Amino acid sequence: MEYNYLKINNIDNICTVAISAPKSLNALNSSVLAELNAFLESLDTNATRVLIITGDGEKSFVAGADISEMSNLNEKEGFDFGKRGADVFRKIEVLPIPVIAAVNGFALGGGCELAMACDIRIASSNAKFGQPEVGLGIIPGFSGTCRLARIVGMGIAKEMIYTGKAIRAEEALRIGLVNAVYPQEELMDQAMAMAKKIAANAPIAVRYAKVCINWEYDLPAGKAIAFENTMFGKCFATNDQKEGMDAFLNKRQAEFKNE
Ligand code: CO8
Repeated sequence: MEYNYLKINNIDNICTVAISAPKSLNALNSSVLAELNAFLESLDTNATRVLIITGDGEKSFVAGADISEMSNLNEKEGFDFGKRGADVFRKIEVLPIPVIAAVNGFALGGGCELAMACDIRIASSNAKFGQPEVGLGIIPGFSGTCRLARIVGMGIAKEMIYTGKAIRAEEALRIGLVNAVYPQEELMDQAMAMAKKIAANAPIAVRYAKVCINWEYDLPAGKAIAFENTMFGKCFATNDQKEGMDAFLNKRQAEFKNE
């Protein structure tokens, strides 16, 4: 499929998608969201081991949902627009493979929310994060009120959302919103290095780990531990478990086949 707002690059089994709407600092309008949705639907998550999401250019990851498109929405349309974005972001969150956000500039509003739907966030030193929605008369609507508190804790999330202030990359690192900060020119290499490290591991085990971490978060401890126990058992039904352990015991590199 041809995309107007996405630049896609596949290297080996790692896919990078860059949001590209240069006139609006990569803001998310309905067309960008529709393309992102179509891309996620079509992504072969058996052939692809890791997805990296970034923004095109050097200034912005995603500067938010498109304010010009939202400005005249009524309540029903606002609900629909929010749901469209939230559904796409949920698709990213539960994608069977890990997703890394390489945040290369502004990650405001829907941009911060997009990064938070990813499994791991790394940022360039010029990145800025924030949820400025209340200054526009709305609240974060692509699941930011849900995910921000889970990532950085209730107190900091409330401060960020109530004040709408933007924070720099170093502050995002300090509060745990991102895992690492790099100079802009190193960001994509670092994202790729992390993706390769993940891709070298047993793919089914990585998938099971993602499912466990995601689902167990919402379960009471007893049920979460039982769920992990079940998934742990399932690992022993894979050939990759035999291969991984045989390789270790025979001091050789494992060759995982995703089976
Ligand atoms: N939407 C639409 N256009 C945008 C957006 C945006 N979010 N961000 C920037 N642009 C446009 C600007 O209007 C400008 O267009 P033009 O050249 O035609 O005037 C162009 O991008 C360049 O922007 P600036 O000239 O403003 O560039 P600066 O470097 O001076 O400033 C900023 C960069 C600080 C990022 C600034 O553009 C800004 O503050 N942007 C808005 C950031 C923002 O408020 N984002 C949150 C939006 S709300 C949101 O995301 C809600 C998500 C949930 C939605 C729920 C649906 C109901």
